[in-house]
Amino acid sequence: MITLCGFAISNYYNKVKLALLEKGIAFSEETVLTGSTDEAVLSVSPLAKVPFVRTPDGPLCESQVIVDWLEVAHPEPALIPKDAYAAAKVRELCSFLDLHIELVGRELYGQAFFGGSCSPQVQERVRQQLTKNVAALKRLIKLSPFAAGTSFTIADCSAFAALPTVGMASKAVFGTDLLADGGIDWKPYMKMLGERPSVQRVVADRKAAQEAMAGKK
Ligand SMILES: N[C@@H](CCC(=O)N[C@@H](CS)C(=O)NCC(=O)O)C(=O)O
Repeated sequence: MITLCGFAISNYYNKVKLALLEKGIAFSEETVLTGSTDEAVLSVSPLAKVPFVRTPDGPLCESQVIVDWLEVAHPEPALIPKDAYAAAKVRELCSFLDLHIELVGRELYGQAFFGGSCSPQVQERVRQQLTKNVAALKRLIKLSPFAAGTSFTIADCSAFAALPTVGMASKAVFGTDLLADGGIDWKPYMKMLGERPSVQRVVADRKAAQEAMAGKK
């Protein structure tokens, strides 16, 4: 049995959870927060980032590595095309979303979601970088209706993790959604994804975790 470690508010945790659910793989969840100094965590995830997984073969960290491993270990239902080039195009989109959208937009999350603040210099750098990278993403992403084309792939797991958080964070910090401004119409796409039971489960678990964090429960 696979154990997914992390927490339900983490977008990278939810990227992996979505892939597990789409594949119908049995898994359990273990809450691990970021910043752990516990040797048991560091020996698996040396930067103490989440998610990581414990598998019957051993542990793994880095969400993309985990989803790629899942695809090889549990090939059906396929979330990556069998054709080598088509598979590479899906992974190209995953890299773009993770590295050039999410990782850049992430610098805004403290101010947008957690009551922190970003210096004007950081804001300006992120705004310029995101504007450039969103225009580049627009050339790659299909949203027709899925991120990489006509079927659900791991690129949708990455898009699910990156698009809403970066769209909302830019709106919160800059007063404008840089994704929408760049022609990435992520809201109807997320609505369409929200018809899938896998996405409904991830969203419900995240909401419960957010409410618990806010002390409402
Ligand atoms: N490249 C990593 C990124 C994971 C990541 O940044 N996770 C966040 C939580 S959403 C985290 O652990 N942040 C704490 C930190 O960076 O120290 C992956 O794809 O798994």
